[in-house]
Amino acid sequence: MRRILHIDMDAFFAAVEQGRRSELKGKPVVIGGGGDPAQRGVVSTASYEARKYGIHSAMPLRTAYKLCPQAIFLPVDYKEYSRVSKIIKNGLREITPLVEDVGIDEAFLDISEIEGSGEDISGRIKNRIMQDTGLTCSIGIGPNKLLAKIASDMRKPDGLTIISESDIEAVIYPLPVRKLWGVGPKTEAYLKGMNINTIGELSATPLEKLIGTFGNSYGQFLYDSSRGVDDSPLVTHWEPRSCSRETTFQHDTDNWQMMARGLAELTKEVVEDLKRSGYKAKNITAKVRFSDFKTVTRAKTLKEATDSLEEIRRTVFECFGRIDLGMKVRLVGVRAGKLERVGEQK
Ligand code: TTP
Ligand code: MG
Repeated sequence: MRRILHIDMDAFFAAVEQGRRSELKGKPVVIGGGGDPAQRGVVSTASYEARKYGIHSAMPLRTAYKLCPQAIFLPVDYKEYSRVSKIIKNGLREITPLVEDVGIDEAFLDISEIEGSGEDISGRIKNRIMQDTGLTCSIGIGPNKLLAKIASDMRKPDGLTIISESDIEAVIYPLPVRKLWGVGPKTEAYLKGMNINTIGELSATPLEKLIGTFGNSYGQFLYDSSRGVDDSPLVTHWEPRSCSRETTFQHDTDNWQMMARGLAELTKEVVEDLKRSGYKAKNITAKVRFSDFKTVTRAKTLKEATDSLEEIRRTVFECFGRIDLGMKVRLVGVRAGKLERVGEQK
């Protein structure tokens, strides 16, 4: 039996902002555009406190302002949300490598082979994310992606919903057709014209009628989806282009020993990463950021890809030696690029 888990972060952009600025906690916060409600732009998301006023994603900022003038309006800081997203996804990949990255705040995990109840596994994930980021998420578990995704949306925020084969009808038939992944506003409107509003009503429509109206493939898709049937696999394939680590010193330093220790440590981590994911690297880079933020990198391409700690460390230090350390250093980094799968001939 397949067991698929879908995770979706709660009010993601707003939650990240509330996490890094505690004075925003419990307040209506609206993220969108440049953060000025007098300017043009739409709401990216709103905290749950702001949603009580009717504010939601894609609404013009001006409308949001009219609904709740006391809300705190902030610009979109995509870089920060991506950084947090990456931390979350890395945590998920430690639970299982079978992760499909769907968007900035969601992912599917195939947990069929993982021991423990759905509650246990969800608890582990929620704790991990809370520890790493301080954020809450909602989780859905079902026999396939379609049902897992519907489930994660059912008890937001901080929810957990498990749908099993036997409660498909009871749980999904009452929902509007729009809740099916792959049914957008156009199909929704069209189905409405056919007097089909709920998933249950869709499931009662004969296959021939759906195929006649929507064509073979989409007709069949609607027919299957309305019954909770979905065999689509997780798309987990993800080829890393590089593997890197860097560290910022507590205080800018001109102590060579300290930099060397940092680089050696980072090299070890990078090589561990490479080995764990089954890659060898052909290109090695050392990076230094100076106290004035000027950043210098030196790289070397090897004759053959390697995952040997000794060879990579030697190369890192060779590259580092080519950097002119004329100023105190704030950060050092190591990168392994031009990755090749172990065993792959090039
Ligand atoms: P969602 O997961 O759809 O929304 P959310 O995480 O803010 O809230 P929920 O608790 O209901 O899941 O989207 C994730 C992020 O994507 C969201 O925080 C902001 C961004 N986004 C937009 O920028 N524009 C949009 O129209 C939507 C829907 C989301
Ligand atoms: Mg979300």
